[in-house]
Amino acid sequence: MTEIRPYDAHFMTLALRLGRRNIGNTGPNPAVGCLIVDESFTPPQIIAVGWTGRGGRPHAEQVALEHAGEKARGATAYVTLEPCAHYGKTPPCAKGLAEAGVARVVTTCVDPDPRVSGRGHAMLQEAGISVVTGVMAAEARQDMVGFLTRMTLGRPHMILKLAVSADGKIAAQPGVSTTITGEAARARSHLMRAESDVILVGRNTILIDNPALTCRLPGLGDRSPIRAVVASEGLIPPRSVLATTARKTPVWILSAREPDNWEAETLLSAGVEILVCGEGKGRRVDLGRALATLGDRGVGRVMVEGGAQIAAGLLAADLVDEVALFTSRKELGDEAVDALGGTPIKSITESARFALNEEEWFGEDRLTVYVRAAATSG
Ligand code: AOF
Ligand code: ZN
Repeated sequence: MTEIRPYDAHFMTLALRLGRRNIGNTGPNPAVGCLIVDESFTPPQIIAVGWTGRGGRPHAEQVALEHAGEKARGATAYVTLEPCAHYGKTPPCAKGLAEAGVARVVTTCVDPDPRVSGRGHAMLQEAGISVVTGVMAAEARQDMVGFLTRMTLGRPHMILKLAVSADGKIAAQPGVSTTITGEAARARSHLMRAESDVILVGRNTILIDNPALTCRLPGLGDRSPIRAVVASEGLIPPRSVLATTARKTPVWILSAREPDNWEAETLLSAGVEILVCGEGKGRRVDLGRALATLGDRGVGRVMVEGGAQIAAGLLAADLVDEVALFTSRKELGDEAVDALGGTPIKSITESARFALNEEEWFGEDRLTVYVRAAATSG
């Protein structure tokens, strides 16, 4: 490995920004960014940029190298993950970088994919390229946390989004959908949807709210995640918004057991997929197995958006990695429904399991983001 140069962190920050553009859009692959820089200029100049394409291909390096053409010869590539070393649909990026004549490659961290896992860096070095790694590694790990968690734990990174009143409630009455936060907070949570591979809800949320669960930000309609429903008992109504739009934006039902009713046929013919995940406690869906099923399907980032039962279930099983808590100034009173079904919000905000990571205001609404206190465990 060779030495870090003073501007390496700067260019890696830009490469990370490029990679971030497609978070939630590259599953099963990580959203990588790549910058090709000519260091013979003072200051060094950017020649070409690239980021991982929709569905995970083309890889970021491929795009940047194509734009750079001959100019890549003797240049430096900043890549937000170790370049791949395997023959997939296309040859390895490490080989592509070497063939393009790149002289130096700067990366953040090793790609834990067993097909890569150090081989990318080795391939570059064998080709006589000087390799620097570890630049902006913490930031990269945060951006690619979905992919990294799936590779190391076999399940997605789980983000629980909660919108609660000042007194910790999610609805005025059981079975009633209540608007809690304002427009700006809503827009922020739609952006979170765009950055997720899957949005996960419990079946009750479908029965009560009949939501679309799509990203409705202008210009980002095609960034809607796959919609997954945990269904322990029965399925979802064939006339629900989800079922009737399943051909446009996929719907997966995570079921405890093989469904045996006529609704299953109707749903399947509407394009809904039913994934049998097995039973856990009280004949409910085994959440651990459900998440492993999502992991097997290449899902890296999951946003959980309701309701109380699924939130409490995931917390109890220690399957929540991050909590995005929107709190409004509104109070709903003692009769209203608790956000976590009897478990107080304090079990997140004042727990040693979670650390406050971010705070942001959206008008009257406050967003606080809590992350798992110990790195990626659980
Ligand atoms: C890169 N650059 O932009 C991305 C990489 O199925 P394949 O052939 O597309 O390979 C997928 C693997 O490639 C994925 O698991 C991860 O290890 C790596 N992703 N690598 O060099 C990229 N997205
Ligand atoms: Zn690659």
